[in-house]
Amino acid sequence: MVGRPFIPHAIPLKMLFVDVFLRQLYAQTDSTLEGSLIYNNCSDLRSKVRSDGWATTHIAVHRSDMGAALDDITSLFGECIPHSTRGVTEILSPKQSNQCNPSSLSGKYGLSAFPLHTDTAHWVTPCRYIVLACLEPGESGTDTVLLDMASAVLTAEEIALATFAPFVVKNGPRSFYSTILSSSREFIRLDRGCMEPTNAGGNKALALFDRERWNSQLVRISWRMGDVLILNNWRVLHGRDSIESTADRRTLMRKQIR
Ligand SMILES: O=C(O)CCC(=O)C(=O)O
Repeated sequence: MVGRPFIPHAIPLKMLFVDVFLRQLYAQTDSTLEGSLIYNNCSDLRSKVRSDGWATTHIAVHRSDMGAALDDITSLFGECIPHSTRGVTEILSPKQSNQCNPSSLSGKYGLSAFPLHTDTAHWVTPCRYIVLACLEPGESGTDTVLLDMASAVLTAEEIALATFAPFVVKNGPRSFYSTILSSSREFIRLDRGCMEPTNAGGNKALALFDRERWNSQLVRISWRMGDVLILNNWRVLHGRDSIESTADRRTLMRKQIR
């Protein structure tokens, strides 16, 4: 990703001038960013996410200010929805599957690669956008991968399979039946953690989205401290490479937006 390097402890004087310049520039060009912390190309983010389904930027602030800077970016896209137990900003770090909720992807895959999925697929309407930010890239150099479904070609038979194969979407007493695609909604619902096929068609429908099939179309996000990824969760599937051990310090912040 292109961007200025993260400044771990202090902003040197030269950077401070650049940052003051950028602050003034953003205050002039986009009133929603007035008084906000410093990051580059934010005024383009909304149009880039609209056209491509995802966008990246870089925040050059001290680690302790990342949360506030991320709030500014999040507010460009909508209302932040708190995670049921972890609040408005979740911290994602490597965990073994037995440390996690069994119907989450971490509960199912632990440190292994995460398959392509939508976040909050267990909600009746999954969140529209996700913002991920890197606090620490970790030692394994684990990438996030993206597949934009707006440019992924499925045959008519495959679309029918993904539209009609039924799943139970597990969410405790609020569990419900659903499908991966539907002509009556804009979003794709895909999560092997919470979606259980009710017949053999469901397994075939899941296989349509196996990562191996889409390898040549995947976008890879290689993280550096301060990198931020915004994606349209209704349109772009995401996954993750494997992580070597729980000692890996890879740490991402995540926000989900209505
Ligand atoms: O850790 C990552 O790179 C992505 C995280 C992810 O896929 C998720 O938590 O849903």
